[in-house]
Amino acid sequence: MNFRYNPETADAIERGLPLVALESTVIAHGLPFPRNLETARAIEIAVRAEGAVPATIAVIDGHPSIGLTDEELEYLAGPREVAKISIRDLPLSLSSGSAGATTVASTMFLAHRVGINVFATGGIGGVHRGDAMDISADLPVLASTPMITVCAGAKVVLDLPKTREWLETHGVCVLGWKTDEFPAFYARTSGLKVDGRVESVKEVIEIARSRDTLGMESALLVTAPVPESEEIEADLLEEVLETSLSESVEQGISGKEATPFLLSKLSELTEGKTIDCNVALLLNNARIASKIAVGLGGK
Ligand code: PSU
Ligand code: MN
Repeated sequence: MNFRYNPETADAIERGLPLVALESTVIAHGLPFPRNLETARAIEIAVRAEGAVPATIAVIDGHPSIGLTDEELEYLAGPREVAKISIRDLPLSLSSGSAGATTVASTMFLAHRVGINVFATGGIGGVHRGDAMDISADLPVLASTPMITVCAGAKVVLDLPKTREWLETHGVCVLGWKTDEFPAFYARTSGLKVDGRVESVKEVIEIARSRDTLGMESALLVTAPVPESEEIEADLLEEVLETSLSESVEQGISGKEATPFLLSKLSELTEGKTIDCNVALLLNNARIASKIAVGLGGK
């Protein structure tokens, strides 16, 4: 098993340029084709525009791949079915030589292995509603991987208060990017607090340095609300969430299918509004993460 790079990430790692890790499950399972492919490319362009180097991560032919080619992005975007590789699936997918998209958990794990410090995603996984045992592997990886992760909070289909408690219990410092509230993915507010509000990249970097000085192993979670113009209105969100969640219970959807099922149901019920919102927050988070990576000055 060898880590693979594309020419851009290989060069960036050698020269110590600022890199931003990006996950691929959002491409393969979070957004519909062809919007997913357009978005994956747009995110990479946004990262470059900020002066950082995008490293979209996936497993290709059994190799953890740090930075993909456009053909590989196309493969992950489908429309054919692609495996969703969380952290528990990594050893299996590597030994079987298969390909698949990595989640927040497995992307962070691989990024950290190759020395990337900053990661951007849409919304992290968390504690699911209902089943108290369905907790995304994203959470324990956040608790044990000293990176800076930028997201729009946890996906709103989850139990947000429990997710927030989990992060607190396991020592993950949660920052609000120009906000006092933990964002709720499609919504800017959740009624839950962050641990600290930050107004600038400089503040984020100072806090990350303090964490490193302490030798703490947890991620710094920078949560940025979706831009106001793309936020889903609270009443609509509540209504479609309820319908989606009850349909997933009726159909017995569980495990790794739960998140993709709920996200696509929400898009169907809002005529694609949640997709526009998801794309907007992904781009916003990628830009913030890039500014942080540039501020850190690479490795
Ligand atoms: N953020 C998005 N869309 C997504 C995801 C994140 O905007 O689809 C993915 C991430 O890859 C995350 C996963 O790791 O959903 C969580 O899945 P689960 O709840 O099965 O751990
Ligand atoms: Mn799960």
